[in-house]
Amino acid sequence: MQSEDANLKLKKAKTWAAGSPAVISSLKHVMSTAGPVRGTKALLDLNQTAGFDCPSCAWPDPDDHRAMTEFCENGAKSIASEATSFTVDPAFFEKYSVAELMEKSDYWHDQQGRLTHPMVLEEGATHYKPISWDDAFSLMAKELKSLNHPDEAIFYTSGRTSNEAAFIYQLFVRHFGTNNLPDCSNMCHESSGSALVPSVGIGKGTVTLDDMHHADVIISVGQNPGTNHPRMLGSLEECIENGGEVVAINPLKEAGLLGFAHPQRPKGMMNRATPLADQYLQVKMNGDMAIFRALAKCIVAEDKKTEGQVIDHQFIAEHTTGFESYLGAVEATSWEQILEDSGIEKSELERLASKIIAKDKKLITCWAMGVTQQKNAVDTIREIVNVHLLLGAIGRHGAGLCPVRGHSNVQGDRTMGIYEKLPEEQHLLLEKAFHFESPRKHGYDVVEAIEAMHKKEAKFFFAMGGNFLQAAPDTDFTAEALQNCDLTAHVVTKLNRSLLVTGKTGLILPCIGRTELDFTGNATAPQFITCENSMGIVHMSTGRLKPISDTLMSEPNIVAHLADKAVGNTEHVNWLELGANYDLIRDAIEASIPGFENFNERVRTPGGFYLQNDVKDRVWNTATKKANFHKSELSIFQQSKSDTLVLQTLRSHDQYNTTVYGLDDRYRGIGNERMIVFLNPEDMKERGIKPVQLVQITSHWDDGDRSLSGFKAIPYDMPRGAAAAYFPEANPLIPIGSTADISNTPTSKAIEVSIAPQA
Ligand SMILES: Nc1nc2c(c(=O)[nH]1)N[C@H]1C(S)=C(S)[C@@H](COP(=O)(O)OP(=O)(O)OC[C@H]3O[C@@H](n4cnc5c(=O)[nH]c(N)nc54)[C@H](O)[C@@H]3O)O[C@H]1N2
Ligand SMILES: Nc1nc2c(c(=O)[nH]1)N[C@H]1C(S)=C(S)[C@@H](COP(=O)(O)OP(=O)(O)OC[C@H]3O[C@@H](n4cnc5c(=O)[nH]c(N)nc54)[C@H](O)[C@@H]3O)O[C@H]1N2
Ligand SMILES: [Mo]
Repeated sequence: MQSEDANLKLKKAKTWAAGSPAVISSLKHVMSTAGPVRGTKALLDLNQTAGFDCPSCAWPDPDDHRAMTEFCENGAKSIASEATSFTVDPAFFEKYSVAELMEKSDYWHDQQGRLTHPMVLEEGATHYKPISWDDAFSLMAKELKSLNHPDEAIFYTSGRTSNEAAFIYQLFVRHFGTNNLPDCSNMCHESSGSALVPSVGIGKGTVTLDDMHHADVIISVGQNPGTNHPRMLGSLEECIENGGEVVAINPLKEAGLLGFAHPQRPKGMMNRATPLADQYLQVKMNGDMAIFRALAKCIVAEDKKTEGQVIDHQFIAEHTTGFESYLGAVEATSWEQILEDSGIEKSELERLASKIIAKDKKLITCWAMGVTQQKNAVDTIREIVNVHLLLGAIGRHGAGLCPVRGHSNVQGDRTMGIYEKLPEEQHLLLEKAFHFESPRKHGYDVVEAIEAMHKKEAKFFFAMGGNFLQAAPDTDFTAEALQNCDLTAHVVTKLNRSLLVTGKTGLILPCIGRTELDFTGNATAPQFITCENSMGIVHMSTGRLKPISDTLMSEPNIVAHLADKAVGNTEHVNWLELGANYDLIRDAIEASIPGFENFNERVRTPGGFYLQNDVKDRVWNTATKKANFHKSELSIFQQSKSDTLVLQTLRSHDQYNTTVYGLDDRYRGIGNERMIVFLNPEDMKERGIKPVQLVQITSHWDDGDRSLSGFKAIPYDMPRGAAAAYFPEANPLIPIGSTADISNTPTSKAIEVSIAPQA
C-alpha cells in the first residue's frame, strides 16, 4: 500500500526480525547520533564480561560464550543515545525557554544530547539556570525538612538504576521516614509479582537460558521480543534447533515472533531466517486467560483418558495446595465461554495442548506487558501458573515461568528494597544492620503517588531516572499533579518532558551514565556498579567512555549528598563515605539482604553469580510452604458500549519507553511517523475510515471521556475490535482510575475507545 501522506512511509509488515537490516540500522544510529568514536568504542564493550551492562533490556547474556559483537540493534540505539557527543548545557537552556521546549517532540528532546550541569527552574522563571550541586542539595534538604510529615515526599525510581544506587536510595528514604518509593515496576511487571509471590513464593522468573534452550515448548504471550528483547530471539532459535517448538499468543502479527535471522551467524547475515512460531494464536484483546483455561481443560480431559498419565499427580500431592478446588473451576468453565473470550478455534487450542502434553512436558511460558497491563492481569498470570503446576512444569530442567523484565535493572532495584510495600522481614534486617527505625506504613505506588500529589497531600517529588510524566497514565492529570508540588527534582541523563512540567521549583540533576567511566571519590581505578538481569544473575558493569562533562555526579553519590544534608550521619551510616566508595555500599547490601554473602568478592568473578531461587529446587516460600493453585472465574475486559474498540498502547521499534530514537517502526512497516493507530480493516470500513485517514480517538471511563486527534489509521493484521497506538503519545487517553485488580498497574493494554474520522 502506498502512503497518501507526505511524511508517512508505509511498507508491508515484515515476517522475520534482525539479519543485516538490523546491523545496518544500528550502525546508522551509532554514527549519526554519537559520532564514530564515542559510539563504536561503547558498542564493543557492551555486555562483555569486563564491559558494561546493556542499559536497554534485562535479557541475560550467555554464561560462557560472549562474542565480541554480543549486541543487538536496540541495545546499540540505546548506547548511541547515551554515548552521544551532543550536549544540553547552560547555553542551551539560555536559548530555549521551558515553554519553547514544551512545543518540541520527544524525539527532538532526545536528539539534543546529554545534560551536563545541575539546573534550577525558579518559581515564576521562564528559563532554567545553572545552580551549584551544593545549592541544589541544600534546596532539596530545606524542602524536605519543611514538610509536615515524611509521607509528603515521593521518591520515584526508574529501572535503569544500579543496585548500589538503589540500595543507598532506599536506605536514605527509610531513614528520612517514608516508604513512598513508587517505581516503574508499578506500571510494568507489578502484576507478575502480585501473582507469583502467593502462588510460588518468589516474584521472579524460575528459568535460566539453558532451560530455554532445552524446553519442548516455549509459549510467548503478550510480548514483542523482536523489538523489546531482541537477544531472546537467539534463545528461541536455539530451542528450535534442539527440537523444541515456539508458540506465540498475540493479537498482532509481530515479525520477531514469526522468524529470526541471527545477525552474528553466516546464515542470518545472508538474511536466511529460522521460522520461529510454529503456531500463532491471534487472540482477542485480553483473551489470554481463556487460552490457559482451555489448556487446563485439555490436560484434565487427556489425563482422564490416559488414567493419570498427563497430570503430574505426584508433584501435585507433594508440592501443591488447592488442586481439587481448581479442578472444579476448570470443569465448570464452558468451552463456549473459552471460544468466545479467546476468539481462537477449538482445534487450535487442542493442537497447542497436545504439543505440551506430547513430550516431556517441558513447558516454559514467557510473558510481558500484553499480559501484565490488564485489569485481570493477576488472575491471568495465576492461570498460567496453574497450567504449569498441573504438569509439574516448574523447578525442573527445561520448564518454568519467565516473566520477561523490561528495564535492565528493574529486578535488581526490587531486590535492593525499592518497594513501597517492603515485607516485614526486610525491614527487620535493615534495622538490625543499621540501627534505625524503618517506617512500616506502606508507601504510595505510582498511581497512588499521582493521586496524592493531585490532592496536594504530597509536595516533594524526586525521581531517580525515568520520565514520570510521559510514562504515567492520564498525562494531563499527572501534569497537574506534578505542578501541585513545591519542588520536583530529577536525576537524569537526557532532556525529557518531565523536566518541563515542574513543581513551583524544578531541579535537573545530571548523572554519569552506564557507558561512562566513574571515578567518584577520587578512586584510583574506575568504580563499577552491579545489576541483576531477568534470570537473577548479578554481575558487574564498568563504564568505558570519558563522561560527557566533569560536572556530572554518579547516582549513588547524588543520593549520599542529599542524605547527608537531609538526614545526616548516624552512628552506623556515614552517607558521604558510602557514596564515595561502592564497595562499602556492597558491604552494606551484604549486611542486610539475603543472598549477597561475600558480595564484593563473588561479583568480581567473570559473569557474576546467580541469586538463590528456591523455586528451582521446588522449595516454596509461601504461607502454606507449598505452591498454590488459585481458582478464579474466567474473565475478560468488559466494554460499556457495544460499538467501541479496545485500544492497547505499545512500543515502536525505534523507542525505548518514552525515549524516541527515531520515527520508524520497521517491522510493522511504518516509516517516519508515530501518530498511528493500527486497526482491523473491517473495523475501519464499518466506521468509514480510509487508510492513513486522520482520526479522533476518544476513551470512555466513568469519570468522563478523553480525546486525542491527529492519529493516522493504518489497516493491520489484527482481530476485530482491537486497536493499537504508540506509548507515550496515547497516554492522555488512559484514565488514572483504570488499573489492574490487586497490582494497581495502569491498564495500558486495555482502554475502551471510540474511533471516528476527524471532523
Ligand atoms: N527496544 C526496546 N526494548 C525495550 C523497551 C523499549 O521500549 N524498547 N522497553 C523495556 C521495558 S521497560 C519493557 S516492560 C519491555 C516491554 O516489552 P513488551 O511487553 O514486548 O512491550 P510492548 O510494546 O508493550 O508489547 C506488548 C505486546 O503485547 C501484545 N499485546 C497487547 N495486548 C495483548 C493481549 O491482550 N494479549 C496478548 N497475548 N498480547 C497482547 C502487543 O501486541 C505487543 O506485541 O521491553 C523492554 N525492552
Ligand atoms: N501507555 C503506556 N504507558 C507505559 C507503558 C506502556 O506500555 N504503555 N509501559 C510502562 C513501563 S513497562 C515502564 S517500565 C515505564 C517506564 O517509565 P520510566 O522508567 O520512567 O521511563 P523511561 O522512558 O525508561 O525513562 C527515560 C529517561 O530516563 C533517563 N535516564 C536514562 N538513563 C539513565 C541513567 O542511567 N540514570 C538516570 N538517573 N536516568 C537515566 C533519561 O533522562 C530518559 O529521558 O513506562 C510505563 N508506561
Ligand atoms: Mo517496563
